[in-house]
Amino acid sequence: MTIVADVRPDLMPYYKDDCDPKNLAPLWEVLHTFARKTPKSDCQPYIWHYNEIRDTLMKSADLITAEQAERRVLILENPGMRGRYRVTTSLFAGLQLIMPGEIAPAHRHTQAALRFIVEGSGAYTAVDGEKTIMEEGDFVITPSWTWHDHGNETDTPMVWLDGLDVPLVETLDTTFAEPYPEPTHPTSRPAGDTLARYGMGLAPVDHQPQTANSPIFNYPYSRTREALETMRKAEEWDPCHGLKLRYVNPDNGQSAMPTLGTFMQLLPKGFETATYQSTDATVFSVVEGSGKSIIGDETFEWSKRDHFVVPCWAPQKHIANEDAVLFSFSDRPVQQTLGLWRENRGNA
Ligand code: 1HN
Repeated sequence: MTIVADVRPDLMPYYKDDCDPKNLAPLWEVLHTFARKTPKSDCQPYIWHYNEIRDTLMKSADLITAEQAERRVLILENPGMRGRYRVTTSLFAGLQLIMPGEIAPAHRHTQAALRFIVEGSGAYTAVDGEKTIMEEGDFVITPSWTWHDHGNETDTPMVWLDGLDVPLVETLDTTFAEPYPEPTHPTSRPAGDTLARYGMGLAPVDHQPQTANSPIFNYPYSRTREALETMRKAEEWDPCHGLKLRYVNPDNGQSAMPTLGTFMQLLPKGFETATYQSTDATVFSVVEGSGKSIIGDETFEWSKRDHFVVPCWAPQKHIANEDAVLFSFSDRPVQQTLGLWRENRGNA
């Protein structure tokens, strides 16, 4: 859309002086910023190489305890949105460190969180009365307004990726949070209970879904990896995605949480995807292997534990040097629910 010229440019300054104190603004001067042919975003493509940031993350443990910090997290700040505590326009991402013996105290908030385990094994997170011991590659959910605390009873540090809908909730002015009066909240179910009940293609006979969130809260990597390995035998590769699965809420087939879509994909050695675009800016965590991604006109080499971000509608192409497994998350379910999500397969 072209900028509409003012019919009387000589009068416009006086007219705006009239508008301004009345908290009025002429739309015709800004309409072109709303009526775009394609999306415009401050979000930039970027990669955080784990071997370049791990030391910095570990040093945080000398500065503050998990208890003092409440959550000892280094925010992955998009370079196009520094100081805005976000990795994409709508999403927060950070790397959380929990050292041996530490507890990140119990609280709850309206923002939904995902954990994706990057390094270490054996620490726990407790959500809504159930503890789960976490292993690398596990995907753990903390739905909106559920009590949660984390603890590390092992003798090694543990690092995970936190993905939250913080900026989205902020845009909607619906942020609420509450500390729990004790460091941990009470456990009311044995470990593994929800996975046994809901994660085996079965459900308790009278189960009635209570919320839009998945009743499973840890999707273990061992099972996800096995699914990919079994499926690869069929040799049905999607040109844009290789082999790509989405995590589902077994109650309704939708995403595990209503605001956060999560995915795991396998790109076999030598695979080169077709160019792809989608409106959901996406954060990737490299679980296995190495390769490179061409995002817009930049190339990013990646290997295990690196994190990179693909902005909304940026043409993306991924190439695997060896068998590679990529976890990713985005706000896709929000966009789909609102009828806004679009993709472009292969002709960017
Ligand atoms: C939070 O509560 C956690 O519970 C992690 O581990 C990251 C980022 C922003 C706001 C709340 C957690 C967070 C967070």
